[in-house]
Amino acid sequence: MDQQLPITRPVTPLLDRVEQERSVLQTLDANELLALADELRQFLLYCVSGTGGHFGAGLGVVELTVALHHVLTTPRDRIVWDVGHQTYPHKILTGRRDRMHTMRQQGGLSGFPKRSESDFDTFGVGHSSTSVSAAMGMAIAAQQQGLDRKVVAVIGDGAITGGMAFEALAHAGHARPNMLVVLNDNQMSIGHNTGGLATYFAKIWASRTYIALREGSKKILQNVRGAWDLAKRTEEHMKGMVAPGTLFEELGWHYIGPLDGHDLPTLVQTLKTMTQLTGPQLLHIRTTKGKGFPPAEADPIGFHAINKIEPPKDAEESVAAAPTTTKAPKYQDVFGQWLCDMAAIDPRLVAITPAMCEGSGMVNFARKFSDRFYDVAIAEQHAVTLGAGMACDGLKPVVAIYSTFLQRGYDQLIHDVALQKLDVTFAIDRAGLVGQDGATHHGAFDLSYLRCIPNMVIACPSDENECRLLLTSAYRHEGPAAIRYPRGEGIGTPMVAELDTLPVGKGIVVREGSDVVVLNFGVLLPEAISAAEQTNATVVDMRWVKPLDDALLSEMVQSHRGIVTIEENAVAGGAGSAVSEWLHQQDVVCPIKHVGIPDRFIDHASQGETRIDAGLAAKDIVMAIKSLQSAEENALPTPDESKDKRHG
Ligand SMILES: Cc1ncc(C[n+]2csc(CCOP(=O)(O)OP(=O)(O)O)c2C)c(N)n1
Repeated sequence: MDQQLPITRPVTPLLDRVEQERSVLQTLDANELLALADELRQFLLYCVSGTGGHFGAGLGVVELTVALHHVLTTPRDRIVWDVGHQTYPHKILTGRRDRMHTMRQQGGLSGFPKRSESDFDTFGVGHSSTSVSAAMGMAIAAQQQGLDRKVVAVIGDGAITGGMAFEALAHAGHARPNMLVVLNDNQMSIGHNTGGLATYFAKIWASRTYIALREGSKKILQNVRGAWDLAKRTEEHMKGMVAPGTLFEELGWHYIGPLDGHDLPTLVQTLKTMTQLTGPQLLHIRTTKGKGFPPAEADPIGFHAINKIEPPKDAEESVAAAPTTTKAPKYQDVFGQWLCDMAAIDPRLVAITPAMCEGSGMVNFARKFSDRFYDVAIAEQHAVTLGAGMACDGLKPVVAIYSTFLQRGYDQLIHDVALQKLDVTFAIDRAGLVGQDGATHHGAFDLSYLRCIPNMVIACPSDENECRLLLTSAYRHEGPAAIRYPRGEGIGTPMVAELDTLPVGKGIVVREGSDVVVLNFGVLLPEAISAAEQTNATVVDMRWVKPLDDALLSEMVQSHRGIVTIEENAVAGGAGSAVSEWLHQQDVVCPIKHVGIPDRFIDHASQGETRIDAGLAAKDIVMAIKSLQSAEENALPTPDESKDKRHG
């Protein structure tokens, strides 16, 4: 197989046939199925080279996808994919081949299964570890309605580390619905899979290899001098190994495996048998992430997701287009650097990630401070309470977590951290709109869900240097503190190398204007300034959502006739709401407009497009300011009037 991604459309006669008439897929013989899998892999490589997106996981389940759609009658039978980042082959086989070039683009296909996109996408997904619960629900629904429907969940060895998957496995082992779980074990999460389960799966494999070796090679080994002794010693060493599937069988599942998940004929046979059995069935397969594309097999972390291949430019053009300035750092790397710097001077610092070491910019920290780095696998709830426990006994934990995934650890945040005023710092990445991953991944709610928790302080930097300063401030603050920052690069602000702090709950005026004050919370500050320049408004960089800067707010209300708040968070319950509540508490009447994410889920598109879609562009801020200014011409109170105009 080539080392380069194909940029010309491959010839795919079987895929073409299946596209014309899907039912053909169930009638193909063993050789045709192999050929179809081959074509599917080629087509997948071609598609992803054109759009970018999730890569290695899809390549690893090509055979499984073909086998499932061959054995099952989909969509009547249900396939429930976990996480859903591995479903590009499924999409190609289910009538969406001609739209693959729109993958993750505005108006195009979603990178994840989506019920509104296709009947074949039985369950919307993006966050992990939901498939067993959802499939079990469907199996029960079929049973309740007397339907003869097969239900299969596909879950990776990474996703199964999420506690929710085990809640479902334990329940199903007891309730015994007719369903099959395929455990797709490629020994990888986004990074290397961690924890006891990963070791357990590895032991299952080793024990199978060992059993086969012992049975098959005993005789041969006996005749080779030295080899028998070595084998005996290995046997001693392997005493701790597990019988395949004990864990699942103890939970009440019928376990078969481990099988080679790229051996299509065996996979088809096994699936045919297992889908006829009653009760909860678990098939454990072993696959290679990135299968069939050598660079991805060699570097599954780097090829978890890729950018699209840009068409080659001619030499002259590329010289002309060569960037002249260095790029601003990504926020995740600003965090990673800060973490290393702070760890170097504070031995109490420990860092926790729920399986997002690379995305959270922690690779260097993990290398330099391996004894203070805890990758807990996809276990957000555990990550938060682990931090709480550490904080009880003298450590200073930093939990690095994506905004959207902290939703999973919400009760832990309230009950285990905030209620006990424990000194845990939350570094919340991917806050705001993330772009192509879409609605499942936007960090749209953290300000709303954090702000209502007592004892929390919450910072929202407006650029990368402020991010570093506020990280230090949040870390030095004794008690639960959160700092939220977005996906992507900063704006090129020079970085201060020292670990300086900014005062908690204090903002600054960044532009003096008149009439209307724009209160900015976070990284939309450049848009706020641009809008203010067009309308001569004042701009304040608030820096903190909680506590709010009382003194500065009072001053602004007295000297302006209207307020516009700006944040990349849901308007409902967000930073703007905090300002409205503050006005209400102060008994001050002051016209106020909130610019933020509206009350709907924002679809996938580029990050810039999602911001425009959500109404977060400079022109939206201008409109908000102008609406206050024009209202002002009619009826807006003067600053002094507003001060006097108190409720009651
Ligand atoms: C709740 C949650 N936490 C984190 C993630 C980020 N994430 C996406 S894919 C992935 C790894 C999944 O590993 P696995 O299930 O083994 O699938 P593979 O990519 O190896 O095929 C992670 C951690 C997520 N989608 N959902």
